[in-house]
Amino acid sequence: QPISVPPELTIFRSKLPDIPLPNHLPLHTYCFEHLPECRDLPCLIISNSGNTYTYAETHLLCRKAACGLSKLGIAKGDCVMVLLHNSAEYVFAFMGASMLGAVTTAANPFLTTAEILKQFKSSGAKVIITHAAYVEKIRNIEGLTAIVTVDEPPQGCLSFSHILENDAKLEEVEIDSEDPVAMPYSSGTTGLPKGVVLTHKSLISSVAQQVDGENPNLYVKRDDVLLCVLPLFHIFSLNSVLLCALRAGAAVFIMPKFEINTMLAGIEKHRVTIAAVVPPLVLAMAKSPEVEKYDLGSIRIVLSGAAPLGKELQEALRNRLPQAVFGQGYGMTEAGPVLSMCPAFAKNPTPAKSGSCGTVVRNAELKVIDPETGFSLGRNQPGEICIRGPQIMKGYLNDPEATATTIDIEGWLHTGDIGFVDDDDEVFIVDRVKELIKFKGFQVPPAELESLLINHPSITDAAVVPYVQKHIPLILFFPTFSYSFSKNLCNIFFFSFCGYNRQIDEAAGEVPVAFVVRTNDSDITEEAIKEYISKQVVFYKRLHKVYFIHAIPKSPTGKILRKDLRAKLAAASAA
Ligand code: 4UU
Repeated sequence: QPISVPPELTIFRSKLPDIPLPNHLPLHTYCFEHLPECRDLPCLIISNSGNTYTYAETHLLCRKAACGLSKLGIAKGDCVMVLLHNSAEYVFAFMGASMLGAVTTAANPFLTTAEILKQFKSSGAKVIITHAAYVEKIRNIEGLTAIVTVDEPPQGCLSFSHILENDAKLEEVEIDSEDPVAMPYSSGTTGLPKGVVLTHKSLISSVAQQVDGENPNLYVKRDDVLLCVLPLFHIFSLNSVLLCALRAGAAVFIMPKFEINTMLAGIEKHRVTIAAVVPPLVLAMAKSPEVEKYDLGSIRIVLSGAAPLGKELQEALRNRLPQAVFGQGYGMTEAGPVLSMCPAFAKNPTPAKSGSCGTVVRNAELKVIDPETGFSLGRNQPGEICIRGPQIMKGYLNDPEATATTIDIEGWLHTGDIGFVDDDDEVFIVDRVKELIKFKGFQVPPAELESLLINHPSITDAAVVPYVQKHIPLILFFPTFSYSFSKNLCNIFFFSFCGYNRQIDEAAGEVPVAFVVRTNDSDITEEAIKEYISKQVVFYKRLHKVYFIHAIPKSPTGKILRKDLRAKLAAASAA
């Protein structure tokens, strides 16, 4: 057997110099560090109510939320579950929990009862903060000590405004930088969703890597207004919008759901300067005739992330926002989350190519490895992207095995993304080796759907893989899209008449499809299986197609050969 000698290790670093990271602080102290100078500046601007909170008001309400949660029995080390659409209360609850040394686990309020229950149990949460409309889904959860609603509380629930009624006198809690503060759920490179333990240190490091220093990588100024339409339960919005804005003393324009006219009117009215978006939102803005009716000239940065943004789509929107700088951030929940950021967003900007995910953040190391040998690769050679630095997660909650397969003994976090670094240090993502399916930026873990399928008495075995859609029905773009669409049939007609369907290729994304082995005597249909799944999962995890086969291809060690199934699928759709 030939012996392969490991090549020299190539580590990519930011061209921006490292800076001191104040990651010994508690997150809330760090985010409100400049409060004395920002007291009267706008902090939160709420889209539906028109309410605005200054920095001083926001900070006070966070402290009141902390006191209120403390009265509900929440203390250091406890977990609060937040099932909220974007709202001021989200910010108060998250920061309030941080002030107590507690951790917030947030989730999409559209999740089904079963999905919420799994995260609730796994996280060890005690209290759920939500909207009255979702209370019926969670009412019977065992171990739930209180349900708090941000609107009129149904029977047996407490109102959020009631828990804010206190003198904000908070006993100082000692917080260690290694204490968890946020715990989003992610399936990572394999398996079921797991609690991603993000500490005060990880989040401060990540925010500082973006907005701190004399030449910040993402230059956010006090007079900036950030668009917060992406859901705060996802790490992109929480970190790169909310936390970055707070640290920088900028204002956050908070939208509870996506609705194009409300968004455009809000951008115009509040002079939004930084728009954090996902590709489907770029598509909506690039194509909607409504855009012409508003003055969007205040936007200076469009930051896209969470899924690949095609060049054509970026160019289409650039034509409408010629004054703005376009670029991408590349993140992964476990990575704290930001791995790379467009250098054209820096205070002293350097150009970035369209299609690139920017350059690795400062105070961190990035390498690209051969997924087979683990050996480091040089420039322009695609391989698995790995990241190391103080911003990455501490690990998965109560899952040392999954943690060890994701973060190796040298501290490298393996992303499961295939990409390369070019001659200008720019990162390009080209593929994914992990099983994760990304539906428009949202995670769809195949293992979750497979375990539900296998549970069905008529199914012996199953595998779920992504199908890269060429024509996505618009209704599936974004949860809030589909929400408002289903509520408003007129919108459906409006969008389909505006030529949207012709343009959909540009934002083609992934959807889950299943390969199923039926039990011998079963003639269960595709429709029945789809319905069985859709009853149990949030809408973006629904199966788009079911193929019946005789056996799931597996390796000798029993691993599903997903590549083979993806190839089968590609062949079937090409035929
Ligand atoms: C191609 O999607 C995220 C986080 C995104 C993010 C965060 C802060 C983007 C910019 C920012 O400033 O997290 P997850 O855990 O939901 O999904 C992670 C996966 C990645 O591993 C990769 O496969 O989402 C995919 N991904 C991208 N793919 C994330 N960003 C990109 C991107 N291009 N720009």
